[in-house]
Amino acid sequence: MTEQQFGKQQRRRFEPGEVIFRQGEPGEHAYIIERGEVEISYSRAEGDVLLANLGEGEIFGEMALIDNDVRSATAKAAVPTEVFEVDLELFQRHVQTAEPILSCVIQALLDRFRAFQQRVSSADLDVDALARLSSEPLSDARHQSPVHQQALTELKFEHELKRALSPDGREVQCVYQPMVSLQDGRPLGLEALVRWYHPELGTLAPDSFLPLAARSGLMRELDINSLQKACEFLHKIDTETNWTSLFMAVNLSGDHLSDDRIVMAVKQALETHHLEPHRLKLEVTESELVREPERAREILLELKALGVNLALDDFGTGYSSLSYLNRFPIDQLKIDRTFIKTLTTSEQSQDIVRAILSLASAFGQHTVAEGIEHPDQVARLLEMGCDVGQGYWFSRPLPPEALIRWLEDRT
Ligand SMILES: [Ca+2]
Repeated sequence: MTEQQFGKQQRRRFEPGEVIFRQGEPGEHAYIIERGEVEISYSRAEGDVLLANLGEGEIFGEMALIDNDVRSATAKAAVPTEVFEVDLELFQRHVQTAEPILSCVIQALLDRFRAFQQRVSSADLDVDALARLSSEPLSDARHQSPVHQQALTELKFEHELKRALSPDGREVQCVYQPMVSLQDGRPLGLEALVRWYHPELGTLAPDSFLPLAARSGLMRELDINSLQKACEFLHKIDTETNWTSLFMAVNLSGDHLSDDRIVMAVKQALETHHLEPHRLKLEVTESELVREPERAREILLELKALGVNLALDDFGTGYSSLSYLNRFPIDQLKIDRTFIKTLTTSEQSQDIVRAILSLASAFGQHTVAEGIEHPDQVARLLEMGCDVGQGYWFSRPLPPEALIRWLEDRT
């Protein structure tokens, strides 16, 4: 056998009949066959069973590395063979950093295979015995591990979210929080906020499922679902109340800022619900603008060309830089709630809010203060020149019917 070092990996050569590893030994490497042929066989008291003949480009010996167990079979060169040896550490790092659901499935398959193999070794290899064994349930502590359970829960959750977002799904709905004039509390518009009314877990706020939606690539569907519902609701307000000129704000995730299908979706939602474009406001955050700024700018300009308004959400917490305000066609800044929360107690928050207000005024943008919970905050904001606000002081986010009653009370 000859060896050639390639960093931590090596090439090895084996003569015909030479053992590469033996069943029952600990595993330190996996192997990729560069040239030749390898026989994988399983030893039983009755004699060896040939499991596989592997050729160029195939991998073997990986199982023992995944689960840190001993070799489940023996590998032997059938002809002069050269293999590329993959280090244990490198291999395990790939498995550990794999998508959790994928590594969970790999682990489950492997556990099942090993348990099956153990039983086979103590049974006669007739067809009936094999059929019986393969239908018997396996009990393995690893299936109860927190990581395994979490991966399965996430898989189930993702499936449920996808179903909830299907056209006949009813579990994902919007609630609406008013934005009002700070002068007199008059409603000016609404922000649509998504809720998942989960049949077992109850009402879920976005924080508990948006990360999952993002990981599963469902953000687009989720936002478009909200967009359609919000436009439908604004039309309902127009027809059922005296408040016929409110605007509707809808949050857009960063996924839309690299995919111009959103432009058509917005156009369709406006047309379907007979809304003038300027009554729709799309909220994006700064951090999402900077991912692919050029592409984001193009898409925002296309949206702007439809006639909708654009707002920069949670302003002040992200990359807040003058160049962004200048480069993107933004109509409104929403001052983040963290500054409003400490507005009456922190000089620094006051300075920041003052700076945001003068920035907005210099660029001809409107401002909305988020998270207002106290009349002192309203008074201070008015003194500083901010005249639109949103927060629990005026109203919590409300389901559609309650929001209509809230509006009627203010007619
Ligand atoms: Ca928002």
